[in-house]
Amino acid sequence: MASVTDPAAPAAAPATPPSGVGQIAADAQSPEMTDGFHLVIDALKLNGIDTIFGLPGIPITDLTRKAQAAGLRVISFRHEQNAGYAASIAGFMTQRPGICLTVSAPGFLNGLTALANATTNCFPMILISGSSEREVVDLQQGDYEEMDQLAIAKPLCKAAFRVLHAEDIGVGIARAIRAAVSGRPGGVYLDLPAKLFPQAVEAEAGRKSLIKVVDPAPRQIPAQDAVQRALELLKGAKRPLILLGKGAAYAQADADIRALVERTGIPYLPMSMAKGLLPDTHEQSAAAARSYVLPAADVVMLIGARLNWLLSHGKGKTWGGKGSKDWGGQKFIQVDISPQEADSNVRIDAPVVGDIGSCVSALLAGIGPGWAKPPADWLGAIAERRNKNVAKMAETLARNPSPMNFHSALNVVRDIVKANPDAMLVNEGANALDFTRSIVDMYKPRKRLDVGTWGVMGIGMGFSVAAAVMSGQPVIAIEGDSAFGFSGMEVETICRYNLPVCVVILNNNGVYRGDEVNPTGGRDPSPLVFVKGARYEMLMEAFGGVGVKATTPAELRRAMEDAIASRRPTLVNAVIDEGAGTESGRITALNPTAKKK
Ligand code: OXT
Ligand code: ADP
Ligand code: MG
Repeated sequence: MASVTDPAAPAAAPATPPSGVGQIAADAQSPEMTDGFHLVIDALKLNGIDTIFGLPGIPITDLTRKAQAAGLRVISFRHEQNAGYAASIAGFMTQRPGICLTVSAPGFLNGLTALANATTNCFPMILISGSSEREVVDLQQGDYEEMDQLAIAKPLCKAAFRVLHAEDIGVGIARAIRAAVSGRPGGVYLDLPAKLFPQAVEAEAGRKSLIKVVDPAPRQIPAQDAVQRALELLKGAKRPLILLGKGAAYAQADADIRALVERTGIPYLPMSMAKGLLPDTHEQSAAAARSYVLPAADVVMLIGARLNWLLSHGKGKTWGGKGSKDWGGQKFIQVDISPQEADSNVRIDAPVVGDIGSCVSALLAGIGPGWAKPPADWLGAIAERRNKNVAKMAETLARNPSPMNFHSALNVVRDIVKANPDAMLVNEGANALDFTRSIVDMYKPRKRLDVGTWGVMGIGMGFSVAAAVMSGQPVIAIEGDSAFGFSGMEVETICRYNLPVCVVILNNNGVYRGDEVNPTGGRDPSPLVFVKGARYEMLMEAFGGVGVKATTPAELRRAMEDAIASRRPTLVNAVIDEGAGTESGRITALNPTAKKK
């Protein structure tokens, strides 16, 4: 291996030939050479990665440039956090690790929140950050953007690697890919020091050092006895329930999951990002009877869903327990790829460990044709509850108050999504999130992308960019005005790449609502409110997109229909009643408030 002593002027790394990246022109005497830049790109391409989300700067500027020259799609953001969220949701949508590329220290830290969020949500993602000179960093001698990034990333991701030599790039990227997508998916950090990129390697040796990962997410077949145990439990149930989580959506086993639900006749409840796995209008959906089915069910089969806070840890009053920590008496079957997940909160009577595709097909095989449907009184009670809630909702949606509120605005969004079931829906906020989740039906799998396990604000524009880029479909982003602010500058990115994204801000002038005042009567506003009457739509116009202010459902409908038809970047500032929201939305109970007034 030839190595270059002065990375600033790599004699063996002349300009890239117009046709080929991954190869550096050789003169008559010397062998054909390549370098770290090209090996990173070649390794990603070899593994089917075609898109990078990132933000250029020292030391990865040339990497972004050369990646684009090599035919990779490089989507350049205004802030690394948004690039990171984009990468993570691309991973969720495609089962391939989404790549986020950042500069060192501050850029790396900006991307790190998204990496941690990806790990928490089980999204496969690789954060690749350039880093400063190892020797200087390790001696803490004050390098440009000095930081021990590997050590900082480690506790926040599934795996973290550093590559010091160009001939190890192939292994580094292969390990990162495998770690991100195998088993429970998650975030991986890959540290690439500045010195690595210009290191020269003989092209042939470089090529040979690359690894095309074979079977990166191997199937994990569940044990037959585990499947039998689960089926026995399910067979004996009088009030069975299936709970579908975003792991089930990720698994892309859509037809088998639907077959399992339909052949057993068991009512199901989709977690937020599992909505649409079966159409929300499916007669077995118990979504509109949630607070009835959770405590009433006797056997619950979790498929790709954890019994975390979103499911009240499987116990307490939500599940019919007497006290806030008491078990409600349910038996649980848990289908999950992680062997450690079972018993995290309550006893799991029948863990089925394996990938959801293999597990569900094994369950289907065990069910056979003659499976008895659940008792009619259980199905009848759910239907009654559901119909009542749906009717109540229909009544609320039919109202047309002035000013517009969450319901009258979301009634429009509900129609637009129904008419465009292939559109991607991104959603964040508190009330803006909760109302959208229950009002807007989803019809197809993996179309709803939201704040996930952490309830994190800031995913909006990053998710929207990735959703548009990866799917080619129109994107509708339903945003609280606070939520939008976390990533709002990316409307420039949306315009720059001319993406078919329609952002709708449900603008109530604040966090949760906009009518709070400073109790002292002082000049500063309440910490929870924003500039009243803010003209968010002008942000989109500033970059050449379409901005619309909508104060009625009719205006909102027209703006959204135009946006979908034209595929032009659009931002609709949907002005709603500033007193319409509830503090913390549906999770008020988690919000401690001072006893002393
Ligand atoms: O059964 P019942 O009767 O209970 O009724 C239920 C269903 O049966 C029924 N339903 C239906 N009825 C009729 N028809 C249909 N189709 C139907 N479907 C359902 O409706 C109800 C509700 O159903 P649901 O939603 O399924 O049930 P429930 O009980 O709510 O489910 C429980 C949960 C926990 C699963 C669910 O609530 C959930 O998924 N919640 C997620 C909550 C969440 O993650 N929230 C976001 C975080 S809030 C807070 O943290 C915010 N911050 C702080 C902050 C954050 N997060 N991040 C960062 C980086 N920094 C700071 C901030 C700053 S939110 C926020 C901004 C807020 O302001 P915005 O301006 O952005 O937003 P606005 O609030 O709009 O102003
Ligand atoms: P939700 O928030 O929708 O309830 P969670 O993120 O809590 O979903 O749970 C997702 C679960 O799915 C995780 O426990 C994860 O291990 C699991 N999972 C992810 N992908 C797969 C897969 N392909 N096969 C099996 N389980 C999976
Ligand atoms: Mg708001």
